[in-house]
Amino acid sequence: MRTLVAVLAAAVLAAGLAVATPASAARVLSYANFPPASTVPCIQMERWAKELEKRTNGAVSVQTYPGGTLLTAKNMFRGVQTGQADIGCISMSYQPGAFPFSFAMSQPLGFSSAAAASVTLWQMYVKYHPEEFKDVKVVAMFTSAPSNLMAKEPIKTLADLKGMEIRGAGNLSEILAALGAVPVSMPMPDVPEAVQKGVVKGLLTSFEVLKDMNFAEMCRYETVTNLPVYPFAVIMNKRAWASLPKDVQKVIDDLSLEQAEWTGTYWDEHVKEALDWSKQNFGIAVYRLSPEDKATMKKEIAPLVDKWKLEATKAGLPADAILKDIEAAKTANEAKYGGE
Ligand code: DTR
Repeated sequence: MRTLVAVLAAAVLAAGLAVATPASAARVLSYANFPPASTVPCIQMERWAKELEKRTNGAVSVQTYPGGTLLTAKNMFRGVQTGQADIGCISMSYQPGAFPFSFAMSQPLGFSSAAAASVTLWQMYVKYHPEEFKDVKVVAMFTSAPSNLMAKEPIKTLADLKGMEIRGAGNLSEILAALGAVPVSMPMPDVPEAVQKGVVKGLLTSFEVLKDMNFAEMCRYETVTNLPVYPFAVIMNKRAWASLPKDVQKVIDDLSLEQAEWTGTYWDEHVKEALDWSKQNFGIAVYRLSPEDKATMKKEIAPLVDKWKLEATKAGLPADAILKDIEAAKTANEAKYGGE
């Protein structure tokens, strides 16, 4: 009797396994992201996942984990490096000093669109292949749209900003300090609570978060500053990358530039939608600085580029050549993808 039960149990198990893992089962890659699913870094993640599944005819699919559900901003790079997730999205601004090359893109270089900045970042990565990403495979890169101020009280002039606690990250925190504000650095997921509790009076980033993270409700006073963008990278565990068939690796590589174009273009469009939505739903006020304040702001933050050049040179990077190449790519990409 006992033998019969054992045989039956083995048969059920075998049948179960057959259903769960058919020989032609798609390879499922895990993709971790840190901000809420509603934000652009996650919207681009879903687009990339869909395109990968479509272009591999279902041979590879992606299980996405938005909102820090698999890895948070803080442990993203390490988590991908060690294989806790196959893929992850990082905001390089959260680890100052770790990404000297990427920080070139968040200098005050005058980018006026996420599309031009995103394509430029990818082109510079391809040209320089920086050491800072040697432990992972980079599958995509993009940037936010230019950074602007969103606050709980009006910031009509640079004088209003003085002494005000404002959330930033990476080089944008250094810019806030140079302008006389009090920068408070933290990853985006922590910002809503910091604004709610009054730890900060506002934030410096791209305007789409007014809608995507509902900052329009808490920060009804916006100031156009057109300050630098924030750089992002989508990284993959090297062993996971090596385990993929060559044709799948080619699909991923061929997607990279296109993903920068798609994400940057989407981001620029979404900023406009978010501003309209915020005006209609929360009656936000949008202030523009005077020509004098704009000139003062430019003068006060200009020295940060020299500070970056020193840090980049110490990291063994050809700082002047990088800036020269970024400038040339910016001109070409702003003409092609839009921007002032
Ligand atoms: N604030 C910057 C960049 C950024 C802009 N919008 C979003 C949305 C979700 C995460 C980050 C960002 C940053 O923290 O990287």
